[in-house]
This record gives sequence, C-alpha cells and structure tokens, in this order.
Amino acid sequence: MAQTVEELLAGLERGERRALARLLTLVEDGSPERLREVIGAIYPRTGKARVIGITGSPGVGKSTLTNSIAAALRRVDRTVAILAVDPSSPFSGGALLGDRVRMQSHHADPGVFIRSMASRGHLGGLSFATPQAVLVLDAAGFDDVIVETVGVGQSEVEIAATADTTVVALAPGMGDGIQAAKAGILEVADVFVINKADASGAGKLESELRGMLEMGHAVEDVASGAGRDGTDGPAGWWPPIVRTVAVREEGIDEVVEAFGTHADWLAETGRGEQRRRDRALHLIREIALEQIRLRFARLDHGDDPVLDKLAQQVAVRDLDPYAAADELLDALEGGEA
Ligand SMILES: Nc1nc2c(ncn2[C@@H]2O[C@H](COP(=O)(O)OP(=O)(O)O)[C@@H](O)[C@H]2O)c(=O)[nH]1
Ligand SMILES: [Mg+2]
Repeated sequence: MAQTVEELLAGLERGERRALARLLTLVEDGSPERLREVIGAIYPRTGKARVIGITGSPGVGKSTLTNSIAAALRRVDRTVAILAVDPSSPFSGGALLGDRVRMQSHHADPGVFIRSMASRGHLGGLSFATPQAVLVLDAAGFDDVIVETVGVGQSEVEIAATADTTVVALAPGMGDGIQAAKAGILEVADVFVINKADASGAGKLESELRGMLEMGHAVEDVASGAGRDGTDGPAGWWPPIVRTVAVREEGIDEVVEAFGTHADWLAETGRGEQRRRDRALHLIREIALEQIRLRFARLDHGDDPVLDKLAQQVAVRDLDPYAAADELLDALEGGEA
C-alpha cells in the first residue's frame, strides 16, 4: 500500500508509529524527491527535541547504556526515541540482536520508540541519512532523541555534528579505551561514561582519562591564560566523567543529570546557538554533496555528451584533467550534464 508523503505526514502528526516507521524508511532509502518533500514539510516543526549522541567502541555497553538512560528519562516523564546507527552493517529494519532485547524491555511503552539504521540507499550513506532521521524523530515530538553509533573513524565526529550532547562511552578491559580517546574522541565528548565499573580496571581507566583531559586543557588554558576550571578558556566545558554499571542501571541518574548540566551550559554560554548553526551547516553540506553525487552517478551510467567530449580532449592532451573537471562542474551547475 503505497502512501503519499502527505498521508504519511498526516499520520506522523496523529502520532502513528507506522507512519513514523515508513518515513524513516524513506529517509533510509527513499527517492530524493520524496525525501525533499518530507524534510521540507516537517522542518518548521523541528528543533524542539534534545539530541543525545552516544558513541564508543563495540562492546563497551552503548546499547545497554542507552536502554538504561531511556528508562531513567521515562521516569521523569520524557518521551524517548532511540536511533541505533551501525556504519559497519549493511542490514537494517530493527533486527540487530541487542535492539531486540531492548525492544522487549520497552515494547509496551508508547513513550519509547526504537529504530536501527544501517548504511544503504543513499550515496552519502549514514552521514546523509542520520541527521534527517533525527529531524523526523524530532518532528514526531519526542523530548529526547538518542543516537547510538559505533565509534569507528569518522562516525564520532559525525555524531557530534548531529547531537546537542555527545557521550563517549569507555569500558575497562577493552584494551583500546584510551587509544580510542587518542583518535579524536576526546574532542567530541561532552560527557564521558566509564561503563562496566563493576569490572576491574575502572579506576585505572578513569585516572588515565583524567590525565589526558588535564593535559589537553592545560595546554589550551595556559595559552589563553584562563583559569584552571577552564570555563572561560577556549576549552570552556570540562566533560564530567561518570562511572556506570549499565546492566544494573547504576550511575545512570548521574548521566542524565550531566545532560541537564550540559544543556544549561549550552544555553548560558550561547554555545547551543553555535551548535545549532554547525548542525545546520553540516546538514546543508550533506544534502548538497548528495545532489552532486547523484548527478555524477547519473553521468557514470549514461553516455553524457559533455563528459565524453571532455574525456576525448583530455585523452589527446588538448586539455589537462583539472581544466576538464572545472568544465564538468560548470556544466553540472548549468544543468547541461
Ligand atoms: N559487567 C558489565 N557488563 C556490561 C555492562 N554494560 C553492558 N555489559 C555487557 O557488555 C556486553 C556488550 O553490551 P552492549 O550494550 O551490546 O555494547 P555495545 O556494543 O557498545 O552496544 C553485553 O553482554 C552487556 O550485557 C556493565 O555495566 N557491566
Ligand atoms: Mg550496540
């Protein structure tokens, strides 16, 4: 049963889960034209949800943590959408094992919505789809949208570009806790969670992390002459470190409290405004890039006269490849290619 975008949007407004699920599928692999229509229609109603990103290596307990956080947020009457993003998986549709378990613990609760998303459909992959899925969940009226992403390569930077508050989860005995931190995770964390605090090595991991944070701040604060609390320095926010045992819901209230403290800080310092602009910038760029990718993909398929002619000129050395690329971009802009 094919539904029009209009029908789906009306369903979304009535709070229908099926409409929401179908809209998310459209974000994942729908036609660019329909997606444009969806985002155009919902955009004015977005910007209300608090977006929390949770990232970290596989196995640190992100899904368990997300589940416990959702439960804690429900206790204070906030509605929660969870978007589990897995850049390493080509599958989708909510079938990840951990998510099945989660669904069981929240399935009777209409205040929790859980969805998995994997890379498929769009050329820009998850960096294109994720921020738009967040918009759809925001428009659906959830108070909090939690995006869980495996921390691999670019993804933690991407998540930070989409979230108001980014949680970096670490766990002792993972071997790569601090190595991961070295690979750019320190900069994106607004809150650190040391999960599996029931396992040995949590204290050691925490002091290592503290050492690294202080070193990072020390350099910036000395350079700026800011006080040791960092609040006036370029570092600005000292990410709190919270120890949790996610399987037993221990430390979770402190994590939720840290979200509130961070939200207050964002509001007071104007950094929240800055983040919203950064997020808009990221979104515009991803959409523009997708359009460029689509045009090129169409070129690759057909025998495009402009590209053919340029290829011939480059092959016989009438034109260098950079000049040809410039001409191609001009032609794309002018809609000729
Ligand atoms: N001992 C202990 N195990 C945990 C804790 N949190 C999660 N786990 C377990 O760690 C494993 C990985 O958890 P999961 O949430 O799937 O990690 P993810 O890959 O980061 O999403 C599961 O077997 C969990 O039950 C914790 O606080 N303590
Ligand atoms: Mg997980």
